[in-house]
Amino acid sequence: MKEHFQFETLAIHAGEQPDMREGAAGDVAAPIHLSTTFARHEVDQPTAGYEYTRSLNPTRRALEEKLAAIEGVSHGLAFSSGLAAETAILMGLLRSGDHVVASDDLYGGTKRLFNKVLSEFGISASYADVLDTAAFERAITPKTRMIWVETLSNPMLKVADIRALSAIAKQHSLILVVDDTFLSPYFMHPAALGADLVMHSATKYIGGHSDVLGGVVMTDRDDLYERVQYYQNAAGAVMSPFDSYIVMRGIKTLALRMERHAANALRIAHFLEDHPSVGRVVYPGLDSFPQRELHRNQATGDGGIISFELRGNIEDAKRFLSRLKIIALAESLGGVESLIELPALMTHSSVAPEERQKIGITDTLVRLSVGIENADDLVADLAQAMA
Ligand code: P1T
Repeated sequence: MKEHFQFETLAIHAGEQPDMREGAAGDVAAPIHLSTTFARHEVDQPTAGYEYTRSLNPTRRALEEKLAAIEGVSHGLAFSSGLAAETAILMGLLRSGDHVVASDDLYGGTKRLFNKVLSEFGISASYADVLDTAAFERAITPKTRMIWVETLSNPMLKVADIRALSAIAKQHSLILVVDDTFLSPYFMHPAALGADLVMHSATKYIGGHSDVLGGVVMTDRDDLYERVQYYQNAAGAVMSPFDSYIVMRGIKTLALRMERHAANALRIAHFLEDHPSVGRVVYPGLDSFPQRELHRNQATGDGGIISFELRGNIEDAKRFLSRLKIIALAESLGGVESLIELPALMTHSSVAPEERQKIGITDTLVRLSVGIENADDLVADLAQAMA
């Protein structure tokens, strides 16, 4: 679709223009093509470019076009989960002996992939604090091929300086990967700031309804696209046609949802800051957010995730979490419904305790994914559980 359209228009129309040719139905929502294989007239000529669904499927293709359009790049790829997308990037682009410098605050599953799986294939990772961009440069060795950051990071909401990291990556001929799951393509376009590859767990905001697992990759670099796409087909962890449809449906309301997530989150962050049972509150929309200026320089909004420290001990935290009535105690984030969790015992339990302490994931750190329910109801739920 032509580039001059704005985000909201692309989110609805890109990849899904009605087929108005003779005999076509003109669907305004892309149909779900469940067929795993596609018939052809000639042995050596796929009729419409489709051969077999693992390689390419019309519904997944529509989603991949939409993904490219909303990030403002030329290529999108859809996988069966966020971790499948990560694996395709890492295994598709790296070889045994290669090294990655990654941010120290990452989703626990991503760290596990680096430390327990890729390490078995000779790919090593070391970690640096995104608050110290120079530390990334110091961690580079002759074997380093890639820089990998989450921004905002999970769960401490640290901001990586994408422009500065991109300059370092270019200087050392490294690939910069940005996991933009927490802000979504509505609030930030890492590719425009210099990321070579952008990835998301589409399970979160992009899908948006906690009913589909997916991972996506967007890039403007043909060379990287070709290699990751080759791996997508060769290793096979593709997104199914049905899931592709559900994710496309989610993207159509991404702008509306993100605005509401952020408005609700700001309201709740203020409530938490004023509450005597709460210590530090981390949310990019608060004046107290330490990296506010950098964040405002690269993103247009603050997202819907709040991390905060409860006063008391882990038993107090558990009691608070189990008393909530609307906000579900559950892993994951980015859905229309509010979810809350204790990273030390849930999403980041696979990170070693010493490492958790170093990053700031204490036993009473709570991560709240603010949904799009009525904000008064959410505040009341938190207030009654803290009483
Ligand atoms: O769960 P999956 O779709 O495979 O995505 C993995 C992933 C990748 N990147 C980030 C930043 C993530 O937060 C996740 C998954 N995170 C959770 C399940 C969670 O509750 O934090």
